[in-house]
Amino acid sequence: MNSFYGTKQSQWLKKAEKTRPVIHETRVEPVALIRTKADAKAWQGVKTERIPGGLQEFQKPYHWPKTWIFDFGRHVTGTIEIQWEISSLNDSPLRIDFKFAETPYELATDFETYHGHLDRSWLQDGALVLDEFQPVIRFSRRYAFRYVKLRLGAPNFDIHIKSVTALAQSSAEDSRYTPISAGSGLTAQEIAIDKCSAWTLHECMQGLFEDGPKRDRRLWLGDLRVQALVNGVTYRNFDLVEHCLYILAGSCNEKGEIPGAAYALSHGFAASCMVQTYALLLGPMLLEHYRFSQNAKFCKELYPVALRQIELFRKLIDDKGMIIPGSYSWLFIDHDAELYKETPSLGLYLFSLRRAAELGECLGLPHPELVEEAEKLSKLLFQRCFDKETGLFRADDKNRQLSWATQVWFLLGEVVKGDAARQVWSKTLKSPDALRPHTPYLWCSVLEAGWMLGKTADVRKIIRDYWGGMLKRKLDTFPEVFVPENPMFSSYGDCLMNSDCHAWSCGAGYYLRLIADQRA
Ligand code: RAM
Repeated sequence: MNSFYGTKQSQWLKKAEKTRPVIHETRVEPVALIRTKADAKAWQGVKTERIPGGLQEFQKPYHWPKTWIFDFGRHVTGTIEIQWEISSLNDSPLRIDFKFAETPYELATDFETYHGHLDRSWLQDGALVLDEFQPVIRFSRRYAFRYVKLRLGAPNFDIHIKSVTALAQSSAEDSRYTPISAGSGLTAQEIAIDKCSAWTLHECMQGLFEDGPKRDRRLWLGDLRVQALVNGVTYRNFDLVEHCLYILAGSCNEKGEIPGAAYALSHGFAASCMVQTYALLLGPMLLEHYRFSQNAKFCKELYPVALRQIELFRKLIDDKGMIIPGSYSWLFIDHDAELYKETPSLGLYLFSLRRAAELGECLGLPHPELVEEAEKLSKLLFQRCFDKETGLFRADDKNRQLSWATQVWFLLGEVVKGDAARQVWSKTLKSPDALRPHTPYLWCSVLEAGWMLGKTADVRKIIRDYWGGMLKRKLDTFPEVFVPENPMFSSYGDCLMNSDCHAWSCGAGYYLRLIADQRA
């Protein structure tokens, strides 16, 4: 066991073990039996339609295997239970082929066509073979779905399916959630977006704040920051935030570097991936957690970990204020292979310096040198990256790439302030050439920058256009990636692998609630 933080590190893991959340389970009945149909106008080219005869069709006894597709009418994270009877003793094993799907496209597409580069095992299908009949079958794994396709039956006896019920699981307490009221001044569409944001979060709130209940089913620091913000204005489960932060802090490596992600296993937590741009978010996240929960004791406990991430990142920067090539393992900003990530990462570093200093002030542990460092680096970055012609920041003096990512992170890092910052913001919105975000994650950073600059009307418009665009396309929860002009976009080589209920996309709800509060 590594111990950069001495015995504290194992204590954090022990505290995490002790604060495992309670998972609430609710029974959800299907709302329809459906089939899929190709439709060029539907999102990803597939729609669903109800089959004639209605939902009770599946409850009629029958012979020979039949395929049914159950629509639960909402996204479910959980499993299913089948109650059934057979007309005589089974003299052969009983086989149930199954597929769980979050979207109509996933439901309609043959998983054997999958050609992406992540493991096919994330796709949710298989067969259950029972040697002996059991009247109640509860599937042992957890799935993420709205649709369940089952093929069951036998040639030698009748089967009678009595019920197929979803057992929905979440550590979010439904009673804590109150929708934004119609009198808040928000539009019906905005209220619907907030509801869908909260539901997306709800579905990802399991033993951990998971990124996506279909995939990767793990705790990512970057996703966690967005989740913690929305949680702070909805379910307010601060114990779960602390549980997750204890896991990550307890899993630091021998340099004291916090992992980008952790995966829960029955015997503990496995750390995976070092993501320096996520590690830098620990300080800002602790500051936000302090503001929500007022738990200064907890924030003081992890403050040294946040400062250490800054110390480690500082070593990746040369005296010209450039990131040393090859010095880091992963700078994640957006799922976009074209994006030059070093420059926005420097903006994120500035953001981390400034927020960590602010947290220090709140905790009575001042670190003014962090702000001095931020001011110095801001000047260097302005000199190197600001392009007078466009009024925007380029990647650097040689690489002339223009991206929303750089503008947004430079704004959040306060490379420019006041009117100058507001001009960069307005020019970014109008720039036809700047690389646009691919994921709701980077769009959340866009909202954050706009909100910080007081650009409420722009923030609302982005939410209405982008998140509203997802609702228009009838998505039940907000997904990992949403590129309106490219419905098949995937960072994994095949959109079957995309996670269609993905926590980092719930961020719109946070800003909508701030806007509603402002108007109250
Ligand atoms: C993928 C997921 C996850 C994200 C990482 C960087 O695995 O989308 O949410 O945090 O990438």
